[in-house]
Amino acid sequence: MVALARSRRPLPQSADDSFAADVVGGLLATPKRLPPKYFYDAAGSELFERITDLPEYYPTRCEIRILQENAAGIAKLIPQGAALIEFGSGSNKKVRILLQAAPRLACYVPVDICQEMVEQEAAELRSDFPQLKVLPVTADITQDFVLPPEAEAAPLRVGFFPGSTIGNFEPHEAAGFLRHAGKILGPGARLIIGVDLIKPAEILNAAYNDAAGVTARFNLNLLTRINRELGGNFKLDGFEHHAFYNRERHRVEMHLASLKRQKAKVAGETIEFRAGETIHTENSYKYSIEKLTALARGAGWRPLGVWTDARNYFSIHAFELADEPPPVRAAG
Ligand code: AVI
Repeated sequence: MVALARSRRPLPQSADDSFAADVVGGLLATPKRLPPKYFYDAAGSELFERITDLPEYYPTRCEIRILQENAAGIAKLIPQGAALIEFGSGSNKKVRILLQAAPRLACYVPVDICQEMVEQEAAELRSDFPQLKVLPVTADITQDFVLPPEAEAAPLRVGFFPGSTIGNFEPHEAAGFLRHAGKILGPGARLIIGVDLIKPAEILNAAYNDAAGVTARFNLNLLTRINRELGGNFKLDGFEHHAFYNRERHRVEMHLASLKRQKAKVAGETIEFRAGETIHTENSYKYSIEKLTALARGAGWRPLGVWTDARNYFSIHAFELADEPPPVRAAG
C-alpha cells in the first residue's frame, strides 16, 4: 500500500532543481526576491564566518557573552542523558560553551545543510570532547529529517538554535519552524534559542553595512553562485548591496540593487531589470522578548527562562514543549 502510494508520487526534485526553480521563480516575481538560504555555499559560509567577527556585527559576540556568563544556568535545563540537537549548526563555537557546562549527554547532533562544514566541525568536537558521541546530520532544517537512533532513544531531546537564524524567517514561517522543531524533538523537548532584539536603527544599519564591505560581498556572492551553478551571466559590477532597517516591520532588509537598466540570463530565462530595481535577498527580523515569547507560545512552547546582555542587544530563550497544543482562537 505504502509502496504503491510512493511510486505514484512525482520523483523528488534534486537540490539543483529546487535551487533553479526558486531562483527563476523569485526573479520573475514582482518584486524580485531570492531565498536567503542560498547564501551559504562554501564561499558564502566563509564570508558569513568573517561577518561574525566584524566590529559592527554585534550579535555573535553578544550571544557568546550571554552563553559564557550564564552557561551553568542554561545547562541546568539540559537534563543528564538528553540528546542535544543543533539546528543549522555552522561553526561549533557556541555549542562548545554548552557542551562544557552540560552534564553527560546521550549525544550531540549538529544538523546543517552544508555537509562539508558539519562533518569538519564534528571532527573537531570529537577530538576535543572524546567522551561525547557527535552524530552529524546533513539536512535542510526547515524540512523533515530523521534523527540518529541514539538521539531517538534518549529520554529527552534539547534543541539548540543560536544565531538569531529564526529572524531570517517571516514571522509566520518562524512560528511554523518552532512547531516543526517541536515535532522533530518530540514529547518533553526543550529548546534554547538565540534571538536578536529591537534596537536603535544606527546600530542595525551599521551591522549590515560594515566598513570593510564583507556583508556586501556576502550579498553579491549569491549572484556569483547563480552564475556558476545555474549558467547565469549576471555582471556583478552592475549591482550594489543595499541594507537598511525597516522600522515599521522590525527587520533589516538586504537587497541587490541594479545600477542600470539591464538584462541577465539564468537557467535559460531572461530577467529584465529597471535602473534602481532591487532583488530582495534577506530579511533579518528583530524581536522584543515579549513578541518572541508570544510567538513561541503560539507554536506550543512554554517559556522556562530568558537571558540578555547588559545592553539588551540580544537574548537567549529557553522553552519546554507544552503537553497540549495551544487553543485555536476564534476569529473576529
Ligand atoms: C544568519 N543570520 C542570522 C544573519 C543575520 O544577521 O540575519 C545573516 C546575515 N546577513 C547579513 N549579515 C548577517
